[in-house]
Amino acid sequence: MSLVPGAGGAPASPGELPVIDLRSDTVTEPTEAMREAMAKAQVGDDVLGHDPTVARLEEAAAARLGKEAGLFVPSGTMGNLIALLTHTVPGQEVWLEESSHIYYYEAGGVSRIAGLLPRLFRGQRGIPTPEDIEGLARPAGMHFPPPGLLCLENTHNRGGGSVMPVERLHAVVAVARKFGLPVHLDGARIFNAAVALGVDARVLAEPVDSVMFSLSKGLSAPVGSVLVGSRTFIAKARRVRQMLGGGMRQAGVLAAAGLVALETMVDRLAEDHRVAKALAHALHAIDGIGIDPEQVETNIVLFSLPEGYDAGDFVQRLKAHGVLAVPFGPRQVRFVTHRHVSVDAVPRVAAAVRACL
Ligand code: TLP
Repeated sequence: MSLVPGAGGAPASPGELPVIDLRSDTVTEPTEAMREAMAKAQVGDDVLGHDPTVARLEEAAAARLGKEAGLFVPSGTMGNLIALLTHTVPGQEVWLEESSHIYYYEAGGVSRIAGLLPRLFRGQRGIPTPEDIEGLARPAGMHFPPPGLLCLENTHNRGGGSVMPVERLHAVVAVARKFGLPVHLDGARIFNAAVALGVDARVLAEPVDSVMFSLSKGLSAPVGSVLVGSRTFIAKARRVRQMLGGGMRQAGVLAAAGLVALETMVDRLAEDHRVAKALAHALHAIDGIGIDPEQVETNIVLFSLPEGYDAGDFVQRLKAHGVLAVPFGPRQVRFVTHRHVSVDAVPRVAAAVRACL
């Protein structure tokens, strides 16, 4: 079976092949073990601080990333926003990669809600060099907004699931420290990065002050992310979550699935990476498709279409062949692999792409 039929809200009609949903790893559905844990979860009012399952998840998440404390949040977007609001004051600059999720995909919350001025750098496939960061600094002077925070993203979504290696991370963070800046990591897919590098996720979290990671992507939990950092940081962040309306009452039902995700779903991400690599090679063999399989390091596969094609139309045509994807640029398409797509799906996807050219 190439995928779980109906997974990701894409039911197949009788007699048709199941839909292969490569839109995102967010389409993953909770496992049986998660559903059981959710049904049996001990709960309480978490806003009043009484949900034992949320407390367990927050502790487990912090320990897993080597930080003192954690905060369960409804989404990665809110986790990042809380980090921005907790680290900075309005009017400061935040140093962001130009295609980072925070800048590109979070509806401008960085400015509208956090009141920050993004100062952008361009990484290579989203990954900066220390020089890229160094170049942002300006002399102290009353004309310049003071910098307040550096944000990094690992893996980098629009960079094509690119991974920031440990040495580079240290070198980049060292520059931020030189300018006295805290560092927040959008680690929505930090476990993909850790698995790809063969290191513990703590190693990737250690140099930075805060990390947001998603339970609801490759780890397959239905909802939620966790923000981790020092005890003081998380105490402040908890107030900010409340201000944004992100306090959830009997959230243990969701946290229970998150615990199963952390305990059982991390190591299998390597399989998603293998499927992505196989997809990349299959696409590379198709005339007119632009992709370098070497650059596919985790579970995101970006490829370009021949001149004259429109990614939006192409994705519509793919859909008619039972393959779901998202346009990622005028001629760029994104596939994301996850646990509902096995390597058996690769030939069908390749045949669908060929048929749509
Ligand atoms: N990314 C989603 C879309 O928003 C693009 C996806 O399908 O990849 N940081 C990164 C690096 C992300 O990729 C995402 C989600 C988030 C933050 C936000 O997480 P959620 O969706 O939980 O708000």
